[in-house]
Amino acid sequence: MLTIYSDDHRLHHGRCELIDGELKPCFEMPARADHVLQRVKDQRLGEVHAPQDFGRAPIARIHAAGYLAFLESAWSRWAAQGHSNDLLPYTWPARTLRSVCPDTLHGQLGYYSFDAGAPITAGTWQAVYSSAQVALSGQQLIAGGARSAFALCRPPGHHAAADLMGGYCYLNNAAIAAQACLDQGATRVAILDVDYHHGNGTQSIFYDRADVLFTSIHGDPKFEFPFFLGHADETGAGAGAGYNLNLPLAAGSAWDVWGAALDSACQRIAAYAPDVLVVSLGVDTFKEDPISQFKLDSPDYLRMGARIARLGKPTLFVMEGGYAVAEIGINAVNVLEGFEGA
Ligand code: OKP
Ligand code: ZN
Repeated sequence: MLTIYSDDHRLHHGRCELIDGELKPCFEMPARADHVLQRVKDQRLGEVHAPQDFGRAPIARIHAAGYLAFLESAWSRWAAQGHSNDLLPYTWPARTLRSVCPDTLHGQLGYYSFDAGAPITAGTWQAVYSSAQVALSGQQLIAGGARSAFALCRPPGHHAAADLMGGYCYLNNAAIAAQACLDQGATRVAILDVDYHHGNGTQSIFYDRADVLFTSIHGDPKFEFPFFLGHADETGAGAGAGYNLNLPLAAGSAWDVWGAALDSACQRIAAYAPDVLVVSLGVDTFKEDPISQFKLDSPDYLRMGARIARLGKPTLFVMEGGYAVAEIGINAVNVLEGFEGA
């Protein structure tokens, strides 16, 4: 399996996030991608290629123009005000307030985000732009007939909505790749989101559409981030009714429960008969993950890959979360090796 990777991810390195009332170093750090890349090489998974540049157009198929203009210019506006620290939002258009886009930087930061977990730094735009190109380059391999490809994206993307950043995510890499498949002739694309957290951004982007089936296995939003989306009764709307499947699980879930949920998701995907499968590959389901509460063990990721392979679809793996940095490479590449060995 070919891997697509860009060093540009390093340009995004947020300093701090708010955890339990304290500012702590960001869990979403450059070392994550380094460990995954190293494991790809150690296991000789296949060649590692730099991304091609497909420009802004495929990104603009998913994200709002105002949001993209904001993301691209936020740092220079902040720097022009004399700042050099990370840019973080602190107020949002919640219930009782109006979603009218303000003129100033801090107002717009709140307008274009849903949490304070996505800092903007000097290199954020270049990093997230390249991360999207990594996903698009993986998609290009699939469009060219490859059975599978691994887009080693960083920053991740599945929490990003059409005009919202949050949860370490800015551009929705998986959604951008799925839309590119459709724009190049695919009729139906299935997304399987195995990250521990619900992919609220991806769900919202495709919620009223039947040409993308979104399926997700995640910590129940009754207790887990992102809290405000991901319940089982969210099944799609309008033309998309029936094309959204959420499988929220209890804290402490291990492979017995998780694997059964994967089976359910795979059955739904098989019935949908997609032309392409996009896997939002988070490995924060691992038992040692510092911010998560599932109990998967490293060999379980081999089983995960093997089950996904049994769908028999051209499959693009897009890297999402995973914060047990020492094991992230083993677990992510286990999915890919399990897929190839099946
Ligand atoms: C991104 B991805 C814990 C704060 C958690 C957000 C987690 C984002 C996960 N106190 N912050 O889905 O792996
Ligand atoms: Zn996650």
